[in-house]
Amino acid sequence: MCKDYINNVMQVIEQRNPREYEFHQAVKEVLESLEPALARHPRYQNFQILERLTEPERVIMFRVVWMDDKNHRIVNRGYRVQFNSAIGPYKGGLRFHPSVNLGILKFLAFEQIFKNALTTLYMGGGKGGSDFDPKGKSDFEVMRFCQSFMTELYRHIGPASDVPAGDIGVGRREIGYLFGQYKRLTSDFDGTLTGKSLNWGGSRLRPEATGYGCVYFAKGMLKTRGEDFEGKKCVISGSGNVALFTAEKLIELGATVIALSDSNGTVHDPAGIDREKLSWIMDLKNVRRGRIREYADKFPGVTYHEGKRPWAIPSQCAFPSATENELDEEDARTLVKNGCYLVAEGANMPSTPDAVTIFRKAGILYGPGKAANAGGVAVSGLEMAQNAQFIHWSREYVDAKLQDLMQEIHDNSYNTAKEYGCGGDYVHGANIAGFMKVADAMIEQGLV
Ligand code: NDP
Ligand code: 2IT
Repeated sequence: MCKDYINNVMQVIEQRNPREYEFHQAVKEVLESLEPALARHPRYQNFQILERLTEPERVIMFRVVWMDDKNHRIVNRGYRVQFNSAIGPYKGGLRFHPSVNLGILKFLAFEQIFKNALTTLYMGGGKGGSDFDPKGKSDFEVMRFCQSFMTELYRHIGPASDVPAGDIGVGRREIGYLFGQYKRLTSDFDGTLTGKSLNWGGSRLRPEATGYGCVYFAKGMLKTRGEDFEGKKCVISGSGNVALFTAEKLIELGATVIALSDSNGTVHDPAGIDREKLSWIMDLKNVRRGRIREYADKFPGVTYHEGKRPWAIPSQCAFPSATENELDEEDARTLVKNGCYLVAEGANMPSTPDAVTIFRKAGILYGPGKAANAGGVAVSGLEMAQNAQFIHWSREYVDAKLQDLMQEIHDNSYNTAKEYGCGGDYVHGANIAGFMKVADAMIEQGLV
């Protein structure tokens, strides 16, 4: 019965949203894992929650025109997907990357609904962005693009309606330019964006939150086996915001981080990346905006592997922290064969469905992104709370809150999986727990 319901809904989604492959993938993974909950609670089918939950409340698409440094007129496309507001204002990042399209943003906004529900805070699901590529652009070009983007977006967002933040290609610099233009257009200095700089409304630890949170989640998974990070070899993909703060926390907890990457290749440092080397990388990426291969030129004993991802390097723990579908079935087999028994996803949907099947069959600890990387949006929620009160909290206070929230997300996912007969499967646990909270709110709020 439930299987038929899920299959029928899935079929309609594929027909109504042609070529939105990442969106299909994300929805399929969630719907299939909900089967035990749908079987136990017929109200979700009676109220047609799956049909309602998979249709965004609103999608905004707009032209973004701007002038580059050579006075060429450039046309990009801007988006905001306002997917679900049952449990709070739409909340989710903005992604600037040439691969951005509607299907990718719908997958991200859909995932965000459940992730935000898991944080225990009042946040609905949204995502936005543009096919603009900040790479190789001057600061002035990025500023002009952000100003043009916000000149349309500002009318659709606000501290109680929709609160964007960063994602791939959108960091502190971009949030600054976006906030400046928002303020100029509205005259409001408010908490409409998160990820702001500290001295104008940002929260302590927001930059670190996704990476630190992912490590805290992984620590919770290891604890179920009576283990910790001391001496564990870890590989991380990406070298952006999430990857570098994941590395920082892992080093602090005694792990040995031996690999990082970017879209061109992977660096392998068998001796381990220590604090000094990591701070050199942070400067390389954030200030000089360089490439990860430069790390191999700078430090002896490090090798660079052009066009390669880090998954073939033997490790015990892997942290995919770059982008979607960056870890496929063969990568998963290689990881498991080489002794990896913990995968915690800093990125959104980095493992393909076939890769996840391999992890499940191998019985390793696998933390899906919507649970493991929820620390970023959780601290965004804390930034909203601080902004609403015009106060700011100390680093120690925010860190304690983040650790508690990640442990709560871990325990909720773990216990829900057990309750629904899927013990040890964090995918089922996270999806069911997030889903029930949102679905119940939708039922209580009526047909809107
Ligand atoms: P950044 O832009 O800071 O860094 C992205 C990193 O991933 C870069 O090293 C980039 O390499 C690499 N990358 C991006 N696209 C690709 C690609 N198509 N193929 C290979 N490598 C790629 O982004 P974040 O660190 O913020 O985001 C990384 C992931 O984490 C994303 O999946 C994002 O959705 C997710 N996430 C981010 C959160 C946040 O708070 N920022 C919160 C939760 C999840 P290059 O420089 O070569 O492009
Ligand atoms: O994917 C994500 O959770 C983010 N990019 C962070 C969103 C946010 O609103 O902080």
